[in-house]
Amino acid sequence: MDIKEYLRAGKCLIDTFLSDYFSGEIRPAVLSAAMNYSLQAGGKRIRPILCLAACEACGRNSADIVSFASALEMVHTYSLIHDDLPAMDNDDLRRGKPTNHKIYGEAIAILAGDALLTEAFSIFAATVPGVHAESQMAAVRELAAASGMKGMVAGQVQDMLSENAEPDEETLRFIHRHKTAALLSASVRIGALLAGARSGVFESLSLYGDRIGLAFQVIDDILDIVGETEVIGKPQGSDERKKKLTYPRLYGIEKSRAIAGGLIEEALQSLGYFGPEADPLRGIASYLLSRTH
Ligand code: GRG
Repeated sequence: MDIKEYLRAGKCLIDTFLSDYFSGEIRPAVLSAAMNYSLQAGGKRIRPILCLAACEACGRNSADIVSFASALEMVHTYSLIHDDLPAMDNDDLRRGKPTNHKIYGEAIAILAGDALLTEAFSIFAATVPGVHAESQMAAVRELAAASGMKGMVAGQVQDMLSENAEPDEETLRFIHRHKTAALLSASVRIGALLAGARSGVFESLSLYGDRIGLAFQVIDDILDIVGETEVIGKPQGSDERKKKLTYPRLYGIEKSRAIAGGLIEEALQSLGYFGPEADPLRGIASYLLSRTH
């Protein structure tokens, strides 16, 4: 299958949902502008696309769950806005553009992030024809676990505590698993839950999600060193300058590449039971290994 075309079509679907959803009148206008600024800054939409692809791997039409998939991008966008704040990573550039607080100021950036997170849960709680209430409740719990104190927030706190710390494998794994892998993996699990996946299928897809989630951050760490600023959309070498605990810092570039390759291989193996319906998930796993931004 043509994975580039699949990613392009998925991104287009999510972009359309988000621009329609946030096009109505939202008062005050600056809140609308700040949310739309970051939502439309050109992300890859990889979390929503994973959610749609997991749903398809379970044999269900993913058009039914575009709202849920788009809500995952809203949670991701909130996390980027807050991560860039002076109190956290203090970054001026995101996706090649000035960060949200550089344009709207810190207070509006914080509130725009808060609004995106809250609205995502509102979308998750809305009734959708054909999605069973029990599966939907499980999906809400997945999203909360992946984004809150058991997921991304915990990873972010540990990441901040570990700046300038001595490299340590266990802490590095904790950060990566919580800060980045949790939401990516939840995106896959939520797609499967909403499709009504049986337990064996759900377990296989969870394993896939976990492995690509970890690989994603290892690759991100490598790109921070070898990527070009214009391509990665943020200043190259920023992890090194902030003395972040990263895979290349602990293992060097070559071993980090091998670790990422091994994780992607495990992700592909976890799909052994599936037929062509999981080809998009296979394609995404391979694409992640070769991505340049
Ligand atoms: C503020 C609670 C809170 C958490 C922030 C996501 C995050 C946690 C921090 C972002 C810092 C960072 C660069 C993490 C590395 C992995 C990552 C999430 C990269 C950005 O995701 P992509 O590549 O971005 O999917 P696009 O721009 O394509 O959406």
